[in-house]
Amino acid sequence: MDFCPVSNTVGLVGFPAFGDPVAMDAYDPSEHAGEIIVVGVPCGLGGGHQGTAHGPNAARAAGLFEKIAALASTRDLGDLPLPEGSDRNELINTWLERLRPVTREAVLAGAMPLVLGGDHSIAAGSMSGACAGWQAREQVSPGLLWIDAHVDLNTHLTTPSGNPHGMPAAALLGWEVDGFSRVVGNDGLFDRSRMAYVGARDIDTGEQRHLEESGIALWSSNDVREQGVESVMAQALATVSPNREPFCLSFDIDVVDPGFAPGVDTAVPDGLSPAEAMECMARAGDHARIVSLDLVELNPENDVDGQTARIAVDCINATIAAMLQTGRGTEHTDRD
Ligand SMILES: [Mn+2]
Repeated sequence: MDFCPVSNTVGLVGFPAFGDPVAMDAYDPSEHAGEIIVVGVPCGLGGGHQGTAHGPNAARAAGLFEKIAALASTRDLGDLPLPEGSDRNELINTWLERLRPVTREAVLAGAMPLVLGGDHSIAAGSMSGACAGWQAREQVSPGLLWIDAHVDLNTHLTTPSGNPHGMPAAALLGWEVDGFSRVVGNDGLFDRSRMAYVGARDIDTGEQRHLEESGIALWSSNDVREQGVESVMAQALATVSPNREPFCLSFDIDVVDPGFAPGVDTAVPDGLSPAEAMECMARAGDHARIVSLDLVELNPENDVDGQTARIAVDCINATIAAMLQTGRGTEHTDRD
């Protein structure tokens, strides 16, 4: 079976209140093979503003669940419960520690997690869990595609802002980041040669050094404009998934130009148009099975009439629709 057409959709109806730890504990991933598992992580502590904490609800309010559930069997687990405490880094690490096993178990069971941030720091938990789950299942690590205005390759030693949302990719690719690296662990590490960035255009000095010393593949938003989406995505996908191997996709809505998508934490001019972003996402879904998918940095406090949330939902929907259309659903097959 490649994917579950809509038949046994389990939605928000009857689901306990968001943030109910009992609901999270009662969730048995083995019952959800072949499904899309939605998890909200209302963590805004990693960025410069805290409005991204409302990202999961903004995405849901824009119809995310209904659109995906119309395509595939989907379950919304609600939001991870808020940790208690006052130390910023400790709180973020607690979110990550709670998130990592959720994506790990879902991937191991054959489901596809769709993780709604939250700021991008959550990817250190979502993506490491997905990587660990895939390794436990298939004995190989998946590739990683990072669609974002930023490269998130800072460490505590290089960061100009001190904001942890600029560090998850560094930790996932093996640079030492306080707290994050411990959460990522050995089985959550991705291979730098199977990592690609698309849409990046705001790179700090330390990040540039990391890119150069590691040779990680990157296509900027300018590259997308000059070469076209089709060419850039073909090259990026040939890096993360040269033989259509399954890969993880972390999508930061700030890749879209802030003129169209102002509802973000760190707006950077000269971004992709919504149509270009959607096409990137559709091509990713069309290429190979996606192991785990993030939507991050949606900040409804900076949004105008929910337009950023709608673009974000359209982008996620484009990936999933393409994935299902080509039969590259969530249940693993050896095709291609
Ligand atoms: Mn970003």
